[in-house]
Amino acid sequence: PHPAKTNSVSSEDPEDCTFCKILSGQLPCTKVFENDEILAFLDIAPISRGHTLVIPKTHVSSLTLASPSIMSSLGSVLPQISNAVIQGVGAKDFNLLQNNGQIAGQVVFHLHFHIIPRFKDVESGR
Ligand code: DGP
Repeated sequence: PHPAKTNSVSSEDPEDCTFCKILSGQLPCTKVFENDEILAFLDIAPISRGHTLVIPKTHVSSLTLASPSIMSSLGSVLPQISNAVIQGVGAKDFNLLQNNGQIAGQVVFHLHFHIIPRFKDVESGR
């Protein structure tokens, strides 16, 4: 029920973390995929239709702090989630994007990968 509290490995406070609140059920989300280590859900401000975020259930603020175990969990599901997302929205191509730090555009300091489906006609992806 509170995986972020039991698994925290970061110095940043998971109590103030938007994605930890999603993980604990304090905030709603539209789930795309879930297993014991990983949650994927739709981005609240999508760049294109199907824009999905993939996060570890363990709170870690940045890629540089992620353990091999976290990266293994993410890596083992990213291909399958990406494939499901693009098939689900009828796209063939996508970007896999990951921001680290404020200057790089990171807004939520809980490690996440963006899966952004791309459409030939940009308008159709919105
Ligand atoms: P980044 O800039 O890489 O830190 O991306 C953060 C993303 O998180 C951004 O695309 C918007 C999304 N986001 C922020 N708050 C929420 C939320 O409460 N719910 C959902 N589903 N997405 C959120």
